[in-house]
Amino acid sequence: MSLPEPLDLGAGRALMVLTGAGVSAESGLSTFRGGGGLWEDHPVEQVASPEGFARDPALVWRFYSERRRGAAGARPNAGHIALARIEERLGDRFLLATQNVDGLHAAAGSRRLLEMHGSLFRTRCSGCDRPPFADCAAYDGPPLCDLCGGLLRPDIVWFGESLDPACLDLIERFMIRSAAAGGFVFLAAGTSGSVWPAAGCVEAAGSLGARTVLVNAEPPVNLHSFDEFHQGASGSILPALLGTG
Ligand code: BJW
Ligand code: ZN
Repeated sequence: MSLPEPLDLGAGRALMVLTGAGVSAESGLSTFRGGGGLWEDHPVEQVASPEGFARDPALVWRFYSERRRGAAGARPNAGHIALARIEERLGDRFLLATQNVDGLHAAAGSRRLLEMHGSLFRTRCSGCDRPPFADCAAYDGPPLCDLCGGLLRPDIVWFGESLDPACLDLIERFMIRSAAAGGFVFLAAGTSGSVWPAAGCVEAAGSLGARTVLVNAEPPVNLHSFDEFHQGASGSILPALLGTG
């Protein structure tokens, strides 16, 4: 496989990155769709929706406890590390939005990081407004809130739930500001482009004049929205594309 030339990030150009489950595949974590995807053992509606949690909270907690154990034992791969290194060079000209909840970007050192779909390692209460809290525990049955007695749940954005509007706002403002300054590159990696609103970011970036670049193992459903596609493993391609390898 021939590796790409580094992206042109000179002349004050910024970099907006969107990642998905594929960037953690080389760390040994399953992706969601396709062969070996998580949905095969656990249908999505049973484990990643408010309705599924209301129907069987113990099943949902068993599923997330298993995910916590898997992610806690995983290490960042070369793709995560390349993104952390390019952030060191670009500083405030860099933003990383991830759909992943596994914590591996933070573990690699990424700081200008938005976890759009929440975190596996936080829990919140479904019954009261106490703030989400750090929690790495595995549960067999659903834990209860010390404050109100309500059911605790993973701090994850499930289907049909809204993402934090502040997070979407930060992405939009970063892209508008970058477009008005030196312009920007939008880079997506390891995502099927099938889940919204993340899937819409590339169109928004393109309409602001960004060069849109994709790194993915397979062509995704929104391939037509990208100017450039590098097919293959993000752990090999990102270090080359970002010039950090
Ligand atoms: C590699 C690789 C390697 C593998 N290297 N690549 C507009 C239109 C239609 C529907 C909607 C819409 N707006 C909202 C919706 C509804 C819904 C939605 O998008 N549905 C679609 C499925 C149709 N969205 C929502 O409900 C969102 N909420 C919302 O918008 O609220 C307002 C609203 C609600 C309802 C209607 C309208 C508005 C919330 C979405 C929350 C998503 N949550 C999940 C589960 C979290 C739980 C958990 O983690 O356990 O997040 S779904 C799941 O998919 C997870 C992921 O973050 C997300 C994205 O998956 P991702 O990352 O793309 O992974 P994969 O597996 O799909 O793809 C991996 C890719 O990597 C593949 O392409 C491989 O080829 C590649 N790959 N190895 C490079 N080594
Ligand atoms: Zn509570």
